[in-house]
Amino acid sequence: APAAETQAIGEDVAAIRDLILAKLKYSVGKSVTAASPHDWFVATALSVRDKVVESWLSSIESSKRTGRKRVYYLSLEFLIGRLLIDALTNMEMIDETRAALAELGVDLETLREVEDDAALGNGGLGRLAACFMESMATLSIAAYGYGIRYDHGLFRQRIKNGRQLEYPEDWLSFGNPWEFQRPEIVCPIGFGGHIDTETRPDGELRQVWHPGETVEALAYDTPIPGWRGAHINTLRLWSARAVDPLRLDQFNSGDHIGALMDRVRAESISKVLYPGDTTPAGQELRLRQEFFFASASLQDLVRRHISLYGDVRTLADKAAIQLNDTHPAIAIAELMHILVDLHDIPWDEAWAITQATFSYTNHTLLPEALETWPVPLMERLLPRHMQIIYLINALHLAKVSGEPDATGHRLAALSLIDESHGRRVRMGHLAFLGSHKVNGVSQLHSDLMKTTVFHDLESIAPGKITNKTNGITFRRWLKEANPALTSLLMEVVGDNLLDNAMVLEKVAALADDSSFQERYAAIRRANKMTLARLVQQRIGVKLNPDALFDVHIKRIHEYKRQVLNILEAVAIYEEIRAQPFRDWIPRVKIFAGKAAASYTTAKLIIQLANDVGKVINSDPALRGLLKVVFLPNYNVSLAERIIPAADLSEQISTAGMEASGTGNMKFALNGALTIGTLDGANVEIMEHVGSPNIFIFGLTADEVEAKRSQGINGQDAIARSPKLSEALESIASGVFSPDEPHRYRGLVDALTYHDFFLVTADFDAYYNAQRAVFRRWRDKPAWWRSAILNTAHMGWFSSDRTIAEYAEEIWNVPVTPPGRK
Ligand code: 26V
Repeated sequence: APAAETQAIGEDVAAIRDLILAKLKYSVGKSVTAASPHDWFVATALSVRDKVVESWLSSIESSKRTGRKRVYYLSLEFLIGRLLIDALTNMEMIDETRAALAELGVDLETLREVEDDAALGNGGLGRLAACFMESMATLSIAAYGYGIRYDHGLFRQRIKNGRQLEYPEDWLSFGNPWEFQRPEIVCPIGFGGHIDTETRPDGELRQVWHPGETVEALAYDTPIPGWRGAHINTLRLWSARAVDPLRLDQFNSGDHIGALMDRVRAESISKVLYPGDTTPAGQELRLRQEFFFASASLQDLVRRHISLYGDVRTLADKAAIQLNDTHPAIAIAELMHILVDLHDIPWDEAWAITQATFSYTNHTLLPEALETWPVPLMERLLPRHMQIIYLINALHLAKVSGEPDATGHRLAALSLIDESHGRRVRMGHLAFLGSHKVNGVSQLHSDLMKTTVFHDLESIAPGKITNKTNGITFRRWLKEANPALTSLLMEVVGDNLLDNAMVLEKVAALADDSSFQERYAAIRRANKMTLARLVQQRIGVKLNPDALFDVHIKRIHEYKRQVLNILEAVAIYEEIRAQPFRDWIPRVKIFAGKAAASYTTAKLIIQLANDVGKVINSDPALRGLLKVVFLPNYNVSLAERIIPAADLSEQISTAGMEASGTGNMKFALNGALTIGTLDGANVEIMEHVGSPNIFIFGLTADEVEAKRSQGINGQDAIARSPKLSEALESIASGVFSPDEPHRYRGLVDALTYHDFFLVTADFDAYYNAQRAVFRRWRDKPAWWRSAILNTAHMGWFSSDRTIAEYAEEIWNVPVTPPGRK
């Protein structure tokens, strides 16, 4: 670097060092000699936070001044992970801060590791919300994320004797340096009670809701910097408080516990994230969470709109509200309540405003995951909102009942109320009707929406369903997770890689360049060494960094088919034992993921992976040729370590069942080859990276449907495949569970007689695809060519692209791409 530039950096480093020291002393209250790594983490976080706040206040000011339309992203989950490296990266302070800390004898990597993950999400849906927040800031969209500040995020997972145990997560126990409490921003949230009809001065009737119970929503704001720090948005999370936290009279009369009852009841709303991610809990507390945050967020944004523009009727011009799945869909009824009951807007006008303001993203078609609420529960908890839903439904059905094809069957399918098993409100229908656009998260998923759950609704609103294929933020999933690869790529494409991911295409020209391949491979090898160290530390298993790292990390679900992967491991295990001296490819199967505490089968699958690993890893006959490891407590931070070290990415869901997947994108970007079905975004990944560079196998979504309609008995497939029958037989007979030989009898029986996820039907195709992977691995130049082409062609999967599409086609807001200063 030129001398002047070096000097400027030197001054920056000194200034950062002094700021960190000042934060340590005056904000943390510790001396250099007494400071723990966590104290240094807080001091460093506070120092970068100062820069963030500087830019944050100007962003807020500029949005006000320009009167720009705002985007509100309503999500019950934000799976953020750690923020220190993210904030330093986006504020372009990382090198200077690392150097400043080094001068103080402190290692930035150590500080990185002491930060607790913000694990306010279950999986894909929550992580997508976090990537979107970052991309909206990067594109200078004036956006707010709204959610719940859970005291306890997703449970911590421990594995004991191969079994998952759940422990409470406690991310706030050491404080949270990124958030600002806003004690002045409090919204009352009502529940229950009754409704009075009053006559307005103009003679019209008005419904007045008198809640029987009120809690308060308290705001906590976290600034979200975009790439290069030019624009900073706000993530506003609500915490629940009792209106009257202590009944002093009751306390004084000796009832010390009773005096705190209201407080416990109110605060339970934001106490803990629901850990199921497909089967709706259907519990009252969950509905209370949904209404709590939807109502607080709407009150807050309507108040902001009125204070800026004076008239609630212009809301749709100045606000776009995106519903992240149906979890916040009650917001549609809440906006109608606000407009009609509180602002005296006529119903039809209010409905037009509502539809023009809202849009809805669907994230799953699994029937058991589609939210419905029992009508009696709704009537008790939200009586006015239930009335509003009835009225929306009546007007909607009146409109369609005039049509010639309006059979009873069709009206039942279109109704907001499902009458088939007790009366229940269909939240997907409510979200669909109350929105101007509805989207799926991959092309295949969006197409399937039109033929399955939203088939009838789509026919009365053709064109409402659109596709917005998911994306990921390259700042976190490339630069922060894999800085060495990012530097190499920037040498080729220039240092605007994170401004415009499409420049990655330039890397394709080097796919066959042997010296580039070597450098690319060396980076992978170093990442694998780092992961091997971590695995050794955490579970005491030693990995060979030259083995093929075959990775399957995601929530544990039958449809994601971890069992298919385990079966292949067992099959190969038996083959190696039978012919130990063939030229086997050394391979490590890496699993990680959490199972919902109540999902018995998923927990059994975790145990199976652990049991199989235990036997295989300690069998000397294998000479280390195969290892199977299960890494406990999968979270965002662990993903950041595993993905850059992966050679093979397992994306093997039953076709038609994975809405998109986003892990698949993170792996391919970092140069892992994918073995996968034609499901979710895998289809589009194949189209971008080219079919020679991805290992696609198995039934297509159409074939799955056809096959299932013929029956899901696995016996034929098992009979046709000796490898499969042997693998199943050894699992069923207790080879991997000698202490309890019948442990997996039920699992194997289910695959044999009732194989809903078509594991047996796809086994041979999967097994053969794995052999094709082996052949490619033996041809190292061909392997690295494919890996490099994956990286080169993944630019389109940047969440910047996804967000630009939402901005243009759904929100109608302008975007400003980042640029070098
Ligand atoms: C449902 C429930 C039910 C009540 C308890 C809490 C809870 C939490 C989440 C869910 C729905 C989860 C749906 C989901 O995560 N879908 C995933 O969304 C990703 C982002 O679009 C997508 O990549 C994955 O394929 C899809 O499974």
